Amino acid sequence: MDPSKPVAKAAQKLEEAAERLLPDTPHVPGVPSSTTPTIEEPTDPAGTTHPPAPKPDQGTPAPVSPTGVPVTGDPLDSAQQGRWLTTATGVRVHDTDHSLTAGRRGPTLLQDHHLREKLMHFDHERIPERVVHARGAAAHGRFTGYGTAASICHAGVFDEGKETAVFVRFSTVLGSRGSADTVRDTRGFATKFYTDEGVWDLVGNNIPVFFIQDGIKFPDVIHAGKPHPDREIPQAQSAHDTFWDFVSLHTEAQHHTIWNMSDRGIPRSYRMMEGFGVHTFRCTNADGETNLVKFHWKPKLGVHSLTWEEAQMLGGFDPDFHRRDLYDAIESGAHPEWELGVQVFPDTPDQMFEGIDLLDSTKLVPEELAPVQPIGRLVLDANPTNFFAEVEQVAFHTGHLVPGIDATDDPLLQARNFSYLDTQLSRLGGPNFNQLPINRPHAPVNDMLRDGMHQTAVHGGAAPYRPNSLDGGCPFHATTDQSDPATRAFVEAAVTVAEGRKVRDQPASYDDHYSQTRMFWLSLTPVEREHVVRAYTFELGKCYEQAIKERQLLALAQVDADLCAQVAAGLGLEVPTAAEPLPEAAPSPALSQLGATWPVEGRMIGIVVGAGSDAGDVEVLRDAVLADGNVPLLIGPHGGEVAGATVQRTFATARSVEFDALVLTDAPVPGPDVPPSPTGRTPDVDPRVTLLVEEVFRHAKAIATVGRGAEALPAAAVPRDVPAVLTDLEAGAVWPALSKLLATHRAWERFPVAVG
Ligand code: HDE
Repeated sequence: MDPSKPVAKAAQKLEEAAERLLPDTPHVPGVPSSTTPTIEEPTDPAGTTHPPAPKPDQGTPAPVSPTGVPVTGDPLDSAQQGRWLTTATGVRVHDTDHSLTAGRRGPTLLQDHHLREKLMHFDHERIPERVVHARGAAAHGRFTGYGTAASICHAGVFDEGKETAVFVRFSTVLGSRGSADTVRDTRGFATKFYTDEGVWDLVGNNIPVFFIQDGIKFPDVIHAGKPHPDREIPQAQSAHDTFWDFVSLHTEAQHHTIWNMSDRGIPRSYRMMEGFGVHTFRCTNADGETNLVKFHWKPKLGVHSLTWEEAQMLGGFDPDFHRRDLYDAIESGAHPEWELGVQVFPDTPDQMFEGIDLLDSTKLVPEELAPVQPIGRLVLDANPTNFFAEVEQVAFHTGHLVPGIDATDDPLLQARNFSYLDTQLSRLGGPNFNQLPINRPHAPVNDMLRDGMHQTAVHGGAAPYRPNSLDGGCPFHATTDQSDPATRAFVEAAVTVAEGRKVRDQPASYDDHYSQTRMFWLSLTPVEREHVVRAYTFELGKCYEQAIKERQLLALAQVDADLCAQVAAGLGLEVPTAAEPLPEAAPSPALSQLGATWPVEGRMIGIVVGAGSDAGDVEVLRDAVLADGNVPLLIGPHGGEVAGATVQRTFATARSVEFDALVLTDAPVPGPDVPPSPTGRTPDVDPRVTLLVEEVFRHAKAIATVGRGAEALPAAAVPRDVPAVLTDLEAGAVWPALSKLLATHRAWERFPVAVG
């Protein structure tokens, strides 16, 4: 193995971590602490270090002052210090287990400040969750520019080889903070670049278009998607009447909605999603020329999805699935990567490209018309150390722009620029949220903003105003001349604004709600279309009101007759005819997520072991998976050692949805903890293993067998001679064959497709 290859590095890092943290169960991510606990409660302060060492996969916000100056010292200096329990004011405490009472059975004394302080702080531990995108996960990383953006943008972050620290937060939109990760929804993809010229936030989604064209409709679409106001159900779902009521009436939402109904609405992993800035931005180059630009994140691992059944099962079996996947991948050294790319359009007065209105966020520009040109690479290489301080307190804002990148007149973007400050004020409790460690710029801050709740800077000087002479005139205006990145200011591109009367109206181009909805449908492969049909059928099937279902069918009739007919059949409703002729639309093959092969990293491979497994085979298998940067999880009849190795899952704790592929090295007989069968018949194979095999097969995932493993297939009615079921392999041949299959994610060819 070439040690310079990322996978080899990942494997090495994993081994190092394993040695340090998990001597008995190497290579399994998810270790809770950097210290290995003892069974007895530790009582000797001399034996502890505090603050505890971070785990190898963890990072913290860079040590910068509230005003952006790098500070020396360990980032852990801002963690709690010392071995002794103290009050918030640093006074050592000798007992935190008992309140101060008048006698052993008497009332608690008012004078007990430790009790009062402890409860007061606990009672205020929560802050309001985000009104949208409340559920999320995030990681630290770095962005490296390629230098290829120079002809369109002079922002230093894109310079060749320039490395910039970033923090990326992924999220669902509708659910509350504790909701499940795998619900059908759009995913947020928000990136904070700590550039030398201040913070740039690219606050995008995994879907390139949005439900609405004008930000004034945002409260409407979100109110429609959120749980019903009376019963507060359903949580984190669009499968309910208010959502479909809105999108079937406000048909500009139909394009975004079909993306949500496609496999994009249920990603396999945050690591396997595209990201889109959605809006068009305006970039300026060193010669002062402007271009219109759309930003795209392209994942190294390709775009992959769950099946709908997996997504639903995970909601119960592992609601933290995406969060865990991100953190485990980083912990195991499989660092997620994306390329940032741009579609570039001439900055013409009409701001149109090939007939597409670039200021309409319900439209995309097909990549076939404007290819995505790579301008840099993002790598996420460190997990947060403290979820609240980092993931919860990070505050993104579309108005955080740096020289070279500017907003356009997209009315959705304009409203976002106006809106995001409000949410930070109510969420983070005051105007100084940019001083929170995760939000601090890595550039000098001299903003003349003063005081306010939670001020952590200690400003000097007498004159926080301009002009002044008392502070020597400081701070000075920076120059509008853009030639020197060390002194230049952010200057809004001096474009002409269309003049006109004040109106509450929109351009005629915004009236086309269906041509790109149809383009999306036509761009999908048959299996992807089938998923779309099933998604609409499921979601509308969950609605109560027939009128709403019928109205949405009318909208689908404007997209495609076959789509509409299939959904209507599922709902048992009449197929309506389209009110207007169907729009002209050519497919954009780039919108399909199938058909290519992709690197395989950080995947979970389940290996069933039992008394009949060959220990040598198991070792060969496990090592091969691990060495290639993936995670083998052994599934045995009980905890502890089976087939010479430590198992990580038992038949009782394993469920298929956790695994990307399954290897059977035995056909284990039912364990003693299997409940008796209602038929009274004892099955040949443990029924939980049979269930694993059935589900993995049904979800079109690869299965391989070694040794006695093939004997487990008949119980699950899985045939041998079908694609991606590999039987009777030598142990050494399993991983090369499996990883080849995983490169296409799933074996859809195993299943006939009903939709044409
Ligand atoms: Fe947001 N959005 N949004 N949004 N949005 C928020 O800001 C809002 C929109 C997006 O991980 C909130 O800090 C309005 C489009 C992401 O912290 C809030 C409008 C797109 C995140 C808000 C939009 C997004 C947010 C909630 C219409 C895709 C999560 C917490 C004018 C391009 C960021 C917060 C994170 C978060 C308002 C439209 C993406 C309430 C008013 C379009 C990824 O301010």
